[in-house]
Amino acid sequence: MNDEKNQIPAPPASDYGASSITALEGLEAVRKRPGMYIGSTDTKGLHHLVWEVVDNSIDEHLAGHCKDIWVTIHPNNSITVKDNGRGIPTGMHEKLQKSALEVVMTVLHAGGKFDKNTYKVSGGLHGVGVSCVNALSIHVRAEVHREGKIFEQEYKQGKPQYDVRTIGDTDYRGTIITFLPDPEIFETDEYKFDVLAHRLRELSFLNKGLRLTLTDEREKEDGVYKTEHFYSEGGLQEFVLWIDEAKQRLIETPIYITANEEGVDVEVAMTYNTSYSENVVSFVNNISTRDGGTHVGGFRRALTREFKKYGEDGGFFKKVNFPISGEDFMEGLTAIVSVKVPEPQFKGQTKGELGNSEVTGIVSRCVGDALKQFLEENPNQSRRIIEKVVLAATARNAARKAREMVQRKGALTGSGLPGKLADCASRNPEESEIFLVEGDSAGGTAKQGRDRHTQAILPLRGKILNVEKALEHKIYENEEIKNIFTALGVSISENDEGHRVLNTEKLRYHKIVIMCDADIDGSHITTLILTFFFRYMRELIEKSHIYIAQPPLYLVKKGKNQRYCWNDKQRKEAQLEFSGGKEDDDSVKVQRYKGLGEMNAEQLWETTMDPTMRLLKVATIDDGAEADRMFAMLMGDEVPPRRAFIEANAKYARIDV
Ligand code: 0RA
Repeated sequence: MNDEKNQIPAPPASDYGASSITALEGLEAVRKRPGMYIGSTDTKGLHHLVWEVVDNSIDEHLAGHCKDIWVTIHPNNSITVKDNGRGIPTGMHEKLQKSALEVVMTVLHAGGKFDKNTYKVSGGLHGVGVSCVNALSIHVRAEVHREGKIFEQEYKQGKPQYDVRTIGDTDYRGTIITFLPDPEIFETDEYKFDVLAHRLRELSFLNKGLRLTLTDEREKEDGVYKTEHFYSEGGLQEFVLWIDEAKQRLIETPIYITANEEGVDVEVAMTYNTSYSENVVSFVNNISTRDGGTHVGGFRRALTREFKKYGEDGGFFKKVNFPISGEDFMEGLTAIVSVKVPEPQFKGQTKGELGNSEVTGIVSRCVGDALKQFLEENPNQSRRIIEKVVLAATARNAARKAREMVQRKGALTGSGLPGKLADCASRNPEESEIFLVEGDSAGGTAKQGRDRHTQAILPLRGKILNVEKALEHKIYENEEIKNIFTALGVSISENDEGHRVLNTEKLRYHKIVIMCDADIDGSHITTLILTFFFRYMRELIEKSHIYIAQPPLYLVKKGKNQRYCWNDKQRKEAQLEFSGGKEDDDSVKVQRYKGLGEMNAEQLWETTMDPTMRLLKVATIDDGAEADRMFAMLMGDEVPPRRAFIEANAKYARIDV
């Protein structure tokens, strides 16, 4: 497959023998309960297979033995992962009397990772190894270049088809694993280029110096397979700059910290931009920790402590007559906190949070020392940051006042619900839906078409405020946004540390549906509303309360026959069907719907609102850093990156909208 020239020659044989691989359990369990091992059998689980294999290659890199990893998507959606690591050991496993390669491929947890001398710092969330991939694949081929020989073995649903055999000589070393996921196990078989690309890019930032290549043999660009290379020399420093590409920098170069304490590697890169949002992305052993944990706790503690001391000692807070909170130090901050912990403990429902308590102090000390030094050596940049903190505190204070005003006013006007809201009769949030509709006229149509019992309508006037560019207190003063808050029954308050908390206990609808025209303006308004939810009510997206309505694009008609179509493929099919196969039959009429207003109430109901017929997309956040970057690109000030971004993403919109 990939050109062999890139591989590095074999070093002297290592003393890591075949016998140091520990064997635990069999593979039937994996096929019986795949979810237990790889999380799920949907598209996420499908992609997880790639990460299980790639993680092994990354471990080889971390151990200092692998410079390249190539991932190839083949036309039949099988995947090859090739690396130039040491190669899976192929010698005889003493206890099991088979090749170590066979053991690694067919015995659960036999990756050598329970052996302290060879502990891996990588290893997926599930960290179950290649044997799991093998169990869940209809066909796997493993090829190992090691000690001058090429070894191979093939498997079907995890079962070896023959003993490990040598098929030739080689000057190179490394492992090549090709697998075809089992359609009996997975709900989908399609690999997504951009999902793989996104994680490989992330891995390149997290593992500087490692070259990663993704090739898609399903698609050709200018006569060659679509290929992307990921390589980062600067590691996390480049990562923060990449996340903040569309933002205005407050300091020139990111602050970069590396340290090791008690066997824990700490790597942090941070920078400040002129925006109002905070973006702290964290990793443990290359795995994203969405919900933070003790490493992020230690980072925050150090940051607040050092900046606070610097601000107080320098007299920067003299004129501030209200308390500065920890939150104020985070505004405009973009940071990546990456730690490598020998025995990580993951907590929380989705295991997205680091639990090891010793890590808090370690990170706090390492980051504290480095920040002290930065503050001493860079007075100008430090002043800029502290001034921004003071500004953040001032704005937070103003926002609190504005919020209190709005919430107090709401309480005075009887029911407190906005006059424009046509509420539903039901008071059960679980069955209630609210449609946020672009424009008063479409709002009127929706009011006529809806199911009054469960569907409420809130028309929004034109373009809502771009929250990406507005100061927080402006948001609470904006009529449309106030209406959204009060209609939803959601409020924002502050806890003792100055953290904004979203109160969703009184959420009045479990489905919040954004319904805009199917044109450019409509999609812009959808994005504005999504940006608002992302920045101020993120929890509602995370809990899958936010949906995007999908009005049809066409109505194809011939005589009494008519059919709504949501894309060009459907339209062509309908046209052909109605014309009995004739290409240009004039009696078949196609109406293009540009706006919701072109439909009457009944049409809007049957195409877009009727729960039994409609198509709704749920808004999800796959990746916080990516979503943050995207909203900044789409809605922020910096125009050139926005154009480049939209061009690059025209085909592959990452956020699932
Ligand atoms: C067990 C032990 C060693 C390496 C590996 C497994 C290994 C697994 C994979 C999977 C994909 N690529 C891989 N590369 C290596 C240590 C080998 C040694 O010490 O020689």
